[in-house]
Amino acid sequence: MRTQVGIIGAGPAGLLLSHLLHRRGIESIVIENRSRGYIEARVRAGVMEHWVAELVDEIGMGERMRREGLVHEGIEISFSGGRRRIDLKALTGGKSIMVYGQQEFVKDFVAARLAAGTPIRFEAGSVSVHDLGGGSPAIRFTDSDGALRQIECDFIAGCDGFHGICRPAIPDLAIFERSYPFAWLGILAEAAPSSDELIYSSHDNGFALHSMRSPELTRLYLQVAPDEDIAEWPDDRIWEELQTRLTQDGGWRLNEGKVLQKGITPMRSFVCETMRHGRLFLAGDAAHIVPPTGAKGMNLAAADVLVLSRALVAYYESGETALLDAYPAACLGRIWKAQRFSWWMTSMLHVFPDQDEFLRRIQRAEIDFVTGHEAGARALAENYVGLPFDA
Ligand code: RFL
Ligand code: PHB
Repeated sequence: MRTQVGIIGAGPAGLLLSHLLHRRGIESIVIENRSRGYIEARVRAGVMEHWVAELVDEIGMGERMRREGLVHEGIEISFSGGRRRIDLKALTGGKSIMVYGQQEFVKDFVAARLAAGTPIRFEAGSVSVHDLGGGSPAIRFTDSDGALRQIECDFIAGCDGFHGICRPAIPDLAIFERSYPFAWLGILAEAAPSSDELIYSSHDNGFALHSMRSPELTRLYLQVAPDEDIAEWPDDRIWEELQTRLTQDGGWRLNEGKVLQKGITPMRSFVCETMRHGRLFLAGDAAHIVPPTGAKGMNLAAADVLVLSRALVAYYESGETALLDAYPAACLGRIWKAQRFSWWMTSMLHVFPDQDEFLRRIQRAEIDFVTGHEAGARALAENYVGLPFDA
């Protein structure tokens, strides 16, 4: 088999890249180690930055997102027994966020890629990359029928997430990382959202977040210990703790319902500045991870592949390699700003295990400043809806 761009991973990064290339007449094959059913059911991110939702519209993929997604013009922050709203729209000159489940985005893009004839090889086994330094790199894998396959490509896009095989195939990586002394326990519940907007709550018991997927589905998160055993969290305990942490002002109660899905996610910050090795380019979670508090992961993946697609288009149109050479530098400014924002939101809103009362009071003062003064609120709002994008 031969293609122009071999894409490893059918997450948001790989699928969006394949779509952007297809629109400019560039062929790709997507190799995914999980089944279609698995990736379409994997509950993860929910917040799209303003420009990402606009991009999805511009490339003809916004139909279901505009129908079923929820446009939010503000978020709320709950602390010290009260709640304050950050008016994203007023503070950013009219921008908003789109709440649309990552798995819905994945479903839409898988359907569009397959309809356009792009092969997606699901359930690929033992995926490996070869000859990255030469003119024709290759991807090898075993197909779902067990046969060994090789795809020769002009370029390989490593969109295979944090635990993929592309990043480890690069020698001498420049890596920067932090881990946090807590994790998030997330649930998806068959319950109407209890508020129209997202609520980020800083409570003495720990952080909690109220988000949603639809008028019938709530997505909720609790800060827990990094090594927490999910078996210690029966549904009753989860609801009780969510009620405590989210209903600080006593004015309302969280709607409860059947828990459809639950899981624990570790929190880390990670940047691999080596985003290119020969003809292999890393994009999305394969190159960087943010703690989810800033809702930036999927958006950074979209930003990387937009930059990469433009560089590949320039190469195929004119043989020009300058944009390919500039790819890491063109992405890293945005990546580090999203890292800073995600680290800052995480540090401001979570309770650290060894934290003393001094630090707790500093956190409260910071939330008070951010939610009570326009300069503070605007800095949060501009980062949250997505900094201006100049690829
Ligand atoms: P993905 O989505 O991990 O996709 C990688 C794909 O590669 C496949 N794969 C392989 N395929 C072939 N061969 C191999 N050896 C392979 N190894 C892996 C995987 O099966 C998968 O299909 O990475 P991508 O495309 O870079 O997208 C990144 C986003 O998924 C991620 O950043 C977000 O989910 C992070 N995130 C959030 N981001 C946001 O922008 N807004 C949010 O509100 C938000 N909330 C979240 C989140 C992540 C969370 N978890 C569970 C990590 C909330 C949570 C709880
Ligand atoms: C979500 O809806 O899953 C979500 C929202 C905001 C975040 C993280 C996750 O910061």
